[in-house]
Amino acid sequence: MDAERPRVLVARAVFPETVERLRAHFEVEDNPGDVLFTKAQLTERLRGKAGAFTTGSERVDAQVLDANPQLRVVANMAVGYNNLDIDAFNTRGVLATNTPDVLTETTADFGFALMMAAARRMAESEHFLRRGEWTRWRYDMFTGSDVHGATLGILGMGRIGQAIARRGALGFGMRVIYHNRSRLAPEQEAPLGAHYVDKATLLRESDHLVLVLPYTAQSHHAIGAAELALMKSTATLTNVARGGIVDDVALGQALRERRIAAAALDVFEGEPAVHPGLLEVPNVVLTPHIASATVATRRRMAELAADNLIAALTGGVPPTPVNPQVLRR
Ligand code: 8YV
Repeated sequence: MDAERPRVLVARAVFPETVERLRAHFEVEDNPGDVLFTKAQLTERLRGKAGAFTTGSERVDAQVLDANPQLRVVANMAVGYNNLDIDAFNTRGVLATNTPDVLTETTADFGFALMMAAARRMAESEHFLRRGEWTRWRYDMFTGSDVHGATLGILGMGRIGQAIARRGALGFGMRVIYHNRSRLAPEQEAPLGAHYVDKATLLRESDHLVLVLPYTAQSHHAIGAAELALMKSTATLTNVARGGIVDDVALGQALRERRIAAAALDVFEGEPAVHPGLLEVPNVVLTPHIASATVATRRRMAELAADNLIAALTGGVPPTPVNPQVLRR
């Protein structure tokens, strides 16, 4: 072992090329078997490591950092970083990085596809066909709601939200309304014809509501029973952001009682477990957190995470830091 080279942990299985690239700079402990580490195991594996390559599944908090004061950087292969306690990183001067931009269009494609699948009842009707129940045509068989010309509501108008809005406005002639912590600049709203509205108006007026906001203490259960009650009974709800933003128990009940028409979920509270109330109802499309899962995009995410790790530990400038203030110390 070369004592000069920093040691890093690659906490999950990732493209072999990415691991090889890291090996050119570091002593790498990788995880080709893709073992899911408990918190105690992760803490142990991080011993002596200056850097870590993580995914959204690894939680790095104050305890993990305190047990590993030598750790200088955690490069998360995800745009979301709710798995990292950024306050704890800041107070200890540890850098966190994420992978924005490279997954925006891919995730927007999937969000739009999920929304269409819910509106047009694709999963529900496919299950019906596979069960051998399709015996004849009927005028009202699996009638859903139109996407073109409908009102698209976006909660969380960041990069991915805007990319979904673009698809709706320019490709499907949708009216776009949105709610966000801050309003977009007029030059960002204008090409989308996007209207900023308060949250209650968004809930009341959306035909198809898509959630694309980060998961924080403030956005926990941003959509619960009270919010679902404001939505149209013909509306759909799509979540490609994070589980926990939606109260899955309340949603399962609203779907069962047809208080909204349908939902499409790529993320779940407590995933990979899925609340049984959601598994029981037919009018929800369920996918296993794959919105960014194209070969090209997952490669770009892995490469960007590696770029960040390499730059942070070799005196370079990490391209996408989450807490750049620690770099200035
Ligand atoms: C990842 C995501 O697949 O980037 C994100 O925030 O949710 C997904 O693209 C997942 O977090 C694994 O790292």
